[in-house]
Amino acid sequence: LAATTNLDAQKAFNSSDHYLAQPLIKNIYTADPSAHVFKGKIYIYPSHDVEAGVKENDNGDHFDMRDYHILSMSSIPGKVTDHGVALSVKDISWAGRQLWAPDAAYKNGTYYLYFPVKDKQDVFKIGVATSKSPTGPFKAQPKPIEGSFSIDPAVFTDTDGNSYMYFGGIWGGQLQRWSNGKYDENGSKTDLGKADEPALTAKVAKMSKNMLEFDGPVRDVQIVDKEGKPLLTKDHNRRFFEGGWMHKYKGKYYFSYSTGDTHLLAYAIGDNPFGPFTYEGIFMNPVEGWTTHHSIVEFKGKWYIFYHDTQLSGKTHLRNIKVAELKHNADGTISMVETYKK
Ligand code: FUB
Repeated sequence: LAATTNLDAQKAFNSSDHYLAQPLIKNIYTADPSAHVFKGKIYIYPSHDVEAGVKENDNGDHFDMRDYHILSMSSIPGKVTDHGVALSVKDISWAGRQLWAPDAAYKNGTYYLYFPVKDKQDVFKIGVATSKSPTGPFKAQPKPIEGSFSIDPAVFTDTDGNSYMYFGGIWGGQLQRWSNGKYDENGSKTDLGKADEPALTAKVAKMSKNMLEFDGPVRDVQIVDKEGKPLLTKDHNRRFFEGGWMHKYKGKYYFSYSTGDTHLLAYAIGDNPFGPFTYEGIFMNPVEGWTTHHSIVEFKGKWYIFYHDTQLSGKTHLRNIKVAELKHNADGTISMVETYKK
């Protein structure tokens, strides 16, 4: 276990409202932070980046992560505790390689860790592991979630207790290979290339009461413009790429996501968890490094965004997580979050 008091972040928080966030921990590389409040504390479920010695390629093979560490904080800013290994790829019977961005949920005394990993055929599926503690160790179910595919699970529990999983990521995340409902390894390499057709988008499924399965069909997360028309493939600055997240603010459902190859964080607002969601704007410009992935959480009356960049390493696959305050404006829009630049 390791604890770091993040003095840089503390100073930055104290000095101004519009501070530039600093890496939350420096003892390991972390990315894709999914933050939740469980029993009054912040728990962060990030990817654990490592230098695996795998050559960089278009498929993201160099993101060859092997385990998860869970972090916690009692206050923001404040001490960050690294709770050590919570789940390893070697303990997931069906897994092949690459533990990518996870998320977590809590229900009736059990914590659920959702994780994307390639199976032994090199196809990304989403698995679930359980624990009685938010920091694990977690025990993985013997099979992936039936009907799951691709990457970046984000599980949102609504105020009525129902939970939903948002998932999907294009390119290395393989979403485009499922466009006909079945995995097609010779399918499109990126976004189907159909510039004037509705863009490939994230998926959503309701979770079963036991949180281990989907309850009902996997649906498209429809993102539309102000006229109600679906965003098109060629609309790279607005359409979904990966890293979806859901939060609820004043009764509205905010689906936020990375535009991926244009590196923006964008959001769209809907009236229910399934959407459709109307595109509203961007709230973060590109960070240092190729990937952008975030989560949004309310804690002690304030909203925060957890995200990553590559400030510590300068390398796209060795990232560091950060936190900054997120401000909703009176009209429900989200203010821009400032990013670090070299
Ligand atoms: O960390 C591996 C992948 O990079 C994630 O699954 C994506 O969201 C991107 O951040």
